[in-house]
Amino acid sequence: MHIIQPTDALLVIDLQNDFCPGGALAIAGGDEIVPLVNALARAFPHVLLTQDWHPAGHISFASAHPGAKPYQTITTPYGTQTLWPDHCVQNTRGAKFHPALDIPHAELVLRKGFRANIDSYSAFLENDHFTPTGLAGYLRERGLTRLFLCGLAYDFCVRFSAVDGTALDFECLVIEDATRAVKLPGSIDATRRAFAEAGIQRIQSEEILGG
Ligand code: VGL
Ligand code: ZN
Repeated sequence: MHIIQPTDALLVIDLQNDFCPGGALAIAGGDEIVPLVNALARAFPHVLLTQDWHPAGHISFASAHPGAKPYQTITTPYGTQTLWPDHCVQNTRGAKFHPALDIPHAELVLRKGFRANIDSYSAFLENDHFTPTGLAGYLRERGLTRLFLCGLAYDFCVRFSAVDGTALDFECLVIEDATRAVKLPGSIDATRRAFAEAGIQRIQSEEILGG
């Protein structure tokens, strides 16, 4: 069991319509985790949400690159970038949180990916692995030291948020049954390797909520 402390926070990554069935970048079972995330949220003193929040024509959209197709990669000035269907465009229905997400006590909504020329998988650093989102400073000022991560997608935004958070000295644990993966070739294995290398614990929700 993990006993939740006053300095713990639940970080809910990108639980938005476009990542759920019927959405533009639908993740299988993405909507299934919503009741569990709601239950987890009630067990935490602090809950923070992230929201993927792209301008139209964002660099991560295949549609912004003539001849390119979703799920291929391109080289950008900041490194390799996977291209996606247009998703989570600012102020659209797809960018809204899943309607069944019920976390009235969420304390922060951290938007990311809002710059046209750079993507941000991680809640901490944009995809140049350098530009901060401000989350580390927020957590430090508020004395929140241990983060339990859940949400979408396991192999992208949850992965990079946990790895960057750990490198920035936050203890990060990933609640695996409260996530779902995009599942590109090799992406789940790469995520598990990255977690093992960083010493990130993969846990189950019952270790917080009880069996
Ligand atoms: C995500 C791909 C593109 C995620 C966001 O939330 O994991 N994946 N944008
Ligand atoms: Zn995105």
